[in-house]
Amino acid sequence: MSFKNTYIQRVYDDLVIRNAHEPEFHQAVHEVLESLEPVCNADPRYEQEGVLERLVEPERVIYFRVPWVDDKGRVQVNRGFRVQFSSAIGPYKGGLRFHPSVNASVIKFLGFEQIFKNALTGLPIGGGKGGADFNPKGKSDGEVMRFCQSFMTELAKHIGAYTDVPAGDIGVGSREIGFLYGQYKRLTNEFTGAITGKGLRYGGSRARTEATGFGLCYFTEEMLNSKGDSFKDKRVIISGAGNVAIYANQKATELGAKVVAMSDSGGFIYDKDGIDFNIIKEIKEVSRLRISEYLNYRPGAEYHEGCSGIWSVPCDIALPSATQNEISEKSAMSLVKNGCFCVSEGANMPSTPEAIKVYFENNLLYGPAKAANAGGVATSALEMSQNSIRDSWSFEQVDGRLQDIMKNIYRRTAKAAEKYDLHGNLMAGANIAGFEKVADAMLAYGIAY
Ligand code: NDP
Ligand code: 2IT
Repeated sequence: MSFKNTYIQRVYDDLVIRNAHEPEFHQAVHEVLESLEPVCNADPRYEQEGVLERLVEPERVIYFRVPWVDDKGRVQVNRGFRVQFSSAIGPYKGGLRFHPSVNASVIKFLGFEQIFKNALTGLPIGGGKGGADFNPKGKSDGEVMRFCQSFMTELAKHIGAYTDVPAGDIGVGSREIGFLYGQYKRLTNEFTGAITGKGLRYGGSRARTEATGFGLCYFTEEMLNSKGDSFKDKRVIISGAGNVAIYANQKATELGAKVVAMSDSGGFIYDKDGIDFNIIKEIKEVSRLRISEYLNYRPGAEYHEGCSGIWSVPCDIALPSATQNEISEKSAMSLVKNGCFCVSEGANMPSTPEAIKVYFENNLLYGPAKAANAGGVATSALEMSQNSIRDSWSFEQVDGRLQDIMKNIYRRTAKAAEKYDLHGNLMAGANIAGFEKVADAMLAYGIAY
């Protein structure tokens, strides 16, 4: 038995049986259910009305075939997914991931977490996620375009500005969003905000590109401020070198920190003078090369093979911003041993449960993903607002809203933890605050929802 509450134990046991061989999904649900024990103990309605068993079952799961033709004229077939998890407080909202590791378990864990993250933003968005086991790495622009067009030919039947609004995630950036939206528009004959992360020339929002990384730093700064501390003069390590990591580097640097290490799936770089995010942008975003290229720009820097080595670099603050389960128990212990006092998550579920235990045992400041990386989807919701009113806001307007949203998420999360005497446990706070909002809506709808 891992839970004290028998209702929660029953829900979890059923989930494992009904979703066998989906370890990431089990992990994400386990963490949330654990946080919800005091909430369910305090309010019997959640059990009486079966809120948890409804919440862990997606409203709809779509699996589809994605056939396309590569540059050699060969037919390729990938598997596409969209999990429409919860529309309790708004249209399904969440990104699309293109990576060979994508499967039902990964998309369900991401979709499940998205429900609570989106609720925390304070904006009216439900939870969903999608993607494909397609690997954009090494593919030509033409191949990526044909894949995206085929993917959207099916997906378009299931999404819409008031139904389900996808965006980017790993492997889906501005190039892919362009191809996807172009095909969506053509198929539906409508110019509506059915996708976010769009280019500025065709309905995108200013600051969406920067939003997840910037938001991560705004949230983390707020968390540090609560302890009378800040990013100023701190050594920071950021895993990943993609959309989240690049702009987390920019904002952490602007806030006075020095980002000494970053990584990609091949290895990590160390630059004691601070990594210039513009160089990473040039290497990874523009040229789509390996992070080891950094040494051509900064010969004094170091490159080490293997991405997990980054966690042995001494730092004050770690911002994991690559992928799930990238920090093991051993890596967490190495962070602590080398003086790290704060971990704040840009990626989704980057810490294993064992790593999280290490953070708590050593009193680290821990910013959980659902709260810390919510700035991306929050700004997506601002893009939806601009699309609805056919307006376009300035960078300062959007960035100002983002700062307010991240500060509010911190407050909401800390307050929810306080309410259940879990002082400082922002993981529980984020899960509880997100849950209460969604669960209230579900109670209002009655059982058939
Ligand atoms: P990108 O595709 O832009 O970048 C991903 C980065 O992480 C790349 O540097 C990639 O290395 C590395 N990476 C990916 N998978 C692995 C892996 N299995 N092992 C090691 N390294 C890996 O993605 P994003 O920056 O958009 O996303 C990063 C994380 O942030 C994900 O967890 C995502 O879900 C989360 N997130 C993203 C948001 C967004 O708005 N984009 C919002 C909130 C969360 P390489 O270049 O070698 O492939
Ligand atoms: O994990 C996430 O929150 C995202 N990939 C962003 C989703 C969105 O809809 O902007």
